[in-house]
Amino acid sequence: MPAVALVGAQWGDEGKGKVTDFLAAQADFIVRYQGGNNAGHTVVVGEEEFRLHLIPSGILYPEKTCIIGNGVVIDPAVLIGEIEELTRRGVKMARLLISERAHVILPYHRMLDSAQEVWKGNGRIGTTGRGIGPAYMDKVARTGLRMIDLINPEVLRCRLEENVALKNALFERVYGTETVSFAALYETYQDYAAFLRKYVVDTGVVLHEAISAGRKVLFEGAQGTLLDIDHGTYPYVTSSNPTAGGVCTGAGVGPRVIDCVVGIAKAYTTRVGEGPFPTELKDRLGEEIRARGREFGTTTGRPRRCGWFDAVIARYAVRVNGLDYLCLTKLDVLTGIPVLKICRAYRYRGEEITNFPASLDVLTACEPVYEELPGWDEEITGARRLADLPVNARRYIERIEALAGVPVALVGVGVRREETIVCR
Ligand code: 2SA
Ligand code: GDP
Ligand code: MG
Repeated sequence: MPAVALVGAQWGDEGKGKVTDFLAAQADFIVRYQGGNNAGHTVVVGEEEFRLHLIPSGILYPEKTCIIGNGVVIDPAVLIGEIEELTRRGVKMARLLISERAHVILPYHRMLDSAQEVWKGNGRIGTTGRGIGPAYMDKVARTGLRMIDLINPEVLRCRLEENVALKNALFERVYGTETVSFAALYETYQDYAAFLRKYVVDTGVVLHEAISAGRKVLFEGAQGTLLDIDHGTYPYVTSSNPTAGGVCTGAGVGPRVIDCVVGIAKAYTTRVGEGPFPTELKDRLGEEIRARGREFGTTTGRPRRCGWFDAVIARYAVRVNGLDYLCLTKLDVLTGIPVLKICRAYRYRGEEITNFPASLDVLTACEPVYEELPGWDEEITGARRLADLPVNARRYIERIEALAGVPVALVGVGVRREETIVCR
């Protein structure tokens, strides 16, 4: 495993945290390259559950270096809270590094996030309300504040003054909401800077040297392929590139550095937030899967929408990420469902389509074309090899491999680190 990218192959929450933690045992560096504290990555070790938002899911191993890359947007208050909470629980932070070039989320970004959602009314995205979109808007508009700017009091003052004036004009004249105070923000953010300063470095240099020295690197995606700003169900997406291409821009490495790309997919599908979802189950079974899979937002607690596995999406994820393998998580959640469905194509105006459409009107009008497979009743959480699984569970995996066009490398059969089957 020289450099491996782990990306979400669906709409996020595929179990990237658990898989990253599992594979981190073999890595030296674990790197987040996009997103912010909209992400919620759950890792369960023994009886302890950790919900990580900004810190890479390799942090539970004391000897690994964890990097928050330049493509991440950082809410300093949340990051400090996460560092303090993990430290309180005995996790060592000595090997955490934050990119100088990562952008900072400020309170006005959160305020704009919620004001925009209210403004959009029924057309809202269903964001996590963490200020992610507005922070990336400032980055692209070239008005953002980076970590290197945060830790320089003069640059901070100047950038903050400009931004507060601009944002307050928006709050007053467009949204008619409360404004923010420059003086209060400046003081608070200087305190945050003092706390975080020791972690802030040029992570691009660190990674380059590590890779040149043959160290093993794991890139940990947040959200998923269908939430990608370019390849997702736009505009119902997040504001970054969770897909494999985002690794290069978001960590500052060249594409040839990445040796292997692995897509994480649930054995079914979930989505949280608004937007089309062809295989959504709006019935009792959908509710049952939500309850069994504990499908509630790791960050916001929102109920996740649940549906059947969608192989059109899986093939799309294989193509846009260049996936070498899939990791299929939460297979245990399907135990006891007598007949399982897999969507192999969509029907649109009487025609079968197998490529994921760009138009949301087309996607909304698509009907899933299902194949049915027999389920299994045996508990599978104790399985550690493919041979331990009931034959119908193995057939389900094999059918997904055939439809997606890539092999399944890992299967998740429970929340804990060790509740994982290594297939190849
Ligand atoms: P945002 O806040 O601007 O990124 O929201 C835009 C869309 O992206 C979705 N999104 C997510 N979807 C799944 N999981 C995410 N992380 C949390 C979790 C979500 C939570 O791990 O459960 O706790 O609710 C995540 N982050 C962003 C979001 O729902 C919008 O559709
Ligand atoms: P992420 O955002 O992709 O890291 O996923 P989340 O942590 O938001 O959501 C995945 C949830 O599924 C978490 O509660 C995990 O503990 C849990 N999980 C991960 N893999 C498995 C699995 O194989 N089986 C079961 N039952 N739960 C799993
Ligand atoms: Mg999540």
